[in-house]
Amino acid sequence: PQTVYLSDYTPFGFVVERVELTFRLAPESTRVTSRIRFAPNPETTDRTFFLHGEELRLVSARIDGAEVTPDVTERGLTCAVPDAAFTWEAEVEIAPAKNTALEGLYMSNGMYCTQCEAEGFRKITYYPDRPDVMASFDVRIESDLPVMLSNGNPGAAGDGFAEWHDPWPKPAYLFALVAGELEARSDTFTTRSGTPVDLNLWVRPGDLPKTEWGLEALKKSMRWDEEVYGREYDLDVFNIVAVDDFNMGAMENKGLNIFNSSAVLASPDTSTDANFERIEAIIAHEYFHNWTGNRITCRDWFQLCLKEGLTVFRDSQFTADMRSAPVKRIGDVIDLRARQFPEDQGPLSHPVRPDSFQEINNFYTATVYEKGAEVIGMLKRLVGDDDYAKALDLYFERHDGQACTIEDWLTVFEDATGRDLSQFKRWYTQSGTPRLSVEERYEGSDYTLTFRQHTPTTPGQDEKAPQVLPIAVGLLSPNGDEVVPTTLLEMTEAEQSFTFPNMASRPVPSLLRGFSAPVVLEREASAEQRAFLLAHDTDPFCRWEAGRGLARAALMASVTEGAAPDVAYLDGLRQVVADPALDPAFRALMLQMPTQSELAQALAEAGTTPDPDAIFAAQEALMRAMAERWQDLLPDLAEQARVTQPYAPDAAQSGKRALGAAVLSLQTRLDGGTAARAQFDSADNMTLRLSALGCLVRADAADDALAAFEAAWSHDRLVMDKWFGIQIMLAPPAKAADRAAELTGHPAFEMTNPNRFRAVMGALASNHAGFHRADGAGYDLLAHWLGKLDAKNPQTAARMATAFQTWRRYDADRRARMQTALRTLRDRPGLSGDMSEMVGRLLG
Ligand code: B3K
Ligand code: ZN
Repeated sequence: PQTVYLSDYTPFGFVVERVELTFRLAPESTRVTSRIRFAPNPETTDRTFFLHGEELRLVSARIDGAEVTPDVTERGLTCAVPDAAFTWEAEVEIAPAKNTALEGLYMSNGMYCTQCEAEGFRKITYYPDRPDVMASFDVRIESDLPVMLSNGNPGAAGDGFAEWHDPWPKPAYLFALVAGELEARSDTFTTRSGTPVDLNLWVRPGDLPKTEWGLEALKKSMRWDEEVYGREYDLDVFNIVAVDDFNMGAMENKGLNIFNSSAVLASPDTSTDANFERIEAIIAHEYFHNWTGNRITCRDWFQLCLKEGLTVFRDSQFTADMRSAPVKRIGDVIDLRARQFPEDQGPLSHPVRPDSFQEINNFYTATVYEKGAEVIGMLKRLVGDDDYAKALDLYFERHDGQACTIEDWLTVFEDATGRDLSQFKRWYTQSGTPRLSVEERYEGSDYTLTFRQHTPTTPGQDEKAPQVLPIAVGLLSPNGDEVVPTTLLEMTEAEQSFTFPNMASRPVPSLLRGFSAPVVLEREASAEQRAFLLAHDTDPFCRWEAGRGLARAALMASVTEGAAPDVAYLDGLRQVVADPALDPAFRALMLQMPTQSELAQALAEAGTTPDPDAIFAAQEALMRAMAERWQDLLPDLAEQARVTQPYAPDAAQSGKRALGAAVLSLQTRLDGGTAARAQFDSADNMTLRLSALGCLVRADAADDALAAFEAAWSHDRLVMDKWFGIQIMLAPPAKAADRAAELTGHPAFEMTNPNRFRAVMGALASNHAGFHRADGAGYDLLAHWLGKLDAKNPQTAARMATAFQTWRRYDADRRARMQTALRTLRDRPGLSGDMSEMVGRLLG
């Protein structure tokens, strides 16, 4: 595989003025004819005519009507072309039914669909498949299927054909085509300037009852983008299609979003509150891409964060507005620490804007997406809300219709605000998680905070320069009053002090409020200080963080010293959890333990080799102690968590059910599953049913319930994914790998369906102590199946190999077993480029 470098960027020698495509669909032999108008690109003198093309059979090619014979390789073709504008025509044959990689044109349950980002269009026809080549597309589809869709607005249609015209120039990665026996739920949205837009959510017959929520989410997103960012939709129709076989969550193709059915279909009976919230967020995310991604796209794939970081940031703002902002923020921090921190602190660490790659599919990462969004959050915090709005207006005005870079983005902010962002740019180019330590001094009436920042070296980056850190700080007086409200300190040096004068007494600092920068705060706060903040902090994030810190300390003490569960912590936490004035969703978050993987990381950093079994045992012991100590409280909490109204997946009800689930999990420690079984039997929605099932699995008392669940839901693929997943994810660690191995023999296990594969293997990887079973059974099983999947679907296989990214944390024996599993995988004949890059980086 070849490495591509950002520094090697050169523009393409030609511009594309127009693209006409005709598809004659057939499962084994689809014919694609293209007619493309090329003209010399005035921005360059290089006239090398190279078109990407992979897995295509070229039938014929013509330039200005005359037959030509291009030089064809596995990667594409070159051809001699005229000096002036010309028309290229080609006919190719492809076999969508044989496409198990789910990239390009493929089939899912008899339906044709496409996935072109990042480099899938080259599997459809010969084309300059790079995002800086933008063109308007006219598409004709021929087949006897009732529904045939492509990008843009509908054109002529008749017996056996349909035409589509997309007036907005777009890169090929936004191309989409769908054809099949589909049904739609439809609606209309009128933009604020009065233009009606037809909305359709297309599904397989039978799935229509699961479409209401998605369509509502779409309308909310369209309204929100008008109100908050001033962005209107720009076509007559907006189509969404649900597809069962899909590598990612969803794809923002212009006017024709394609969704993994798990990311759009929902009903109370089959989906959990978390599913509903996620679907709302993904619909919003893909819709928001219409402006941040489609109207303004990326010059090259190194700039991926330009659209992804910004769009994730926008969808978080949307969710914060639709639901609870503090709960959303805390959830995002949990997710960042669980997925992005391990990536940034391990062998896969890369900058938000990488500077080289072999396979771009391997860079759709938590760093590009979630850290990319954090960087935008910091920018907004630094310049303020008004200047952020000004900058975004300028961005849309200046760059509409263009393929841009991070430099363009930062220049917009510099021009709109007059700030120099050259140091801030390091957030895009420097990898690794900065570590921030702090010292306090109280002298006279001056209170001084001295911060030091330091970023450990990461692969390929030995030197790190100080980054701009927005540190939001509040100060509390010893009686719990807030004496200094949230203040933003702007740290630019490696070491920097900030003084607060006239402090009558020594305050207690509340640091990094709202998680104002994605750093590790290394702070030796005492248990008393944490307990104080847990009781008094006005910032919900810091309040939650204080509780989290206490839980982490208690668990680490139990692992390293065999300490008994910390009673003071349990009593402090009880005050918060029992407070009926607090949002149940927030209280549920307070009850969530630090993850076992997070503890493993914290132990490794503290110089203790993490023992997954000991971590599991410590967590269980703490939960049991909590349950026993709060026995009197649990019934009351369960009552507060009870929802009496008909099911609705809104923030208020979801929060109550989340609290109820945490309580049930504690209750199960006391009764072995009686209450959980009762809830499982009486549940009238999937959220209650699944949380009960999870408790039973964890108590190793789920056999009957699992059988009943399977019997009731075997007809529903998405529900069965939950069934496969939960019994592995929450299995007692000693049983997880065997359970996963057994389920790969279940008749409904289909390795080529990414959702099902993830339901089994992803669940195994997420059962920390189960995956890290001392005899290596978890490692071997995962590596074996990743090898098998790699032969069919390299993208999903390579992505799941990231389960091994923390291997260096563990003891010598486990390390050796993981290395062996990875080497065996690496040495498989015919390994894909995706997997070969991934395993190479993992082994370092
Ligand atoms: N842009 C797509 C991701 C495509 C991934 C290709 N490997 C989904 C999204 O971020 O909205
Ligand atoms: Zn996206």
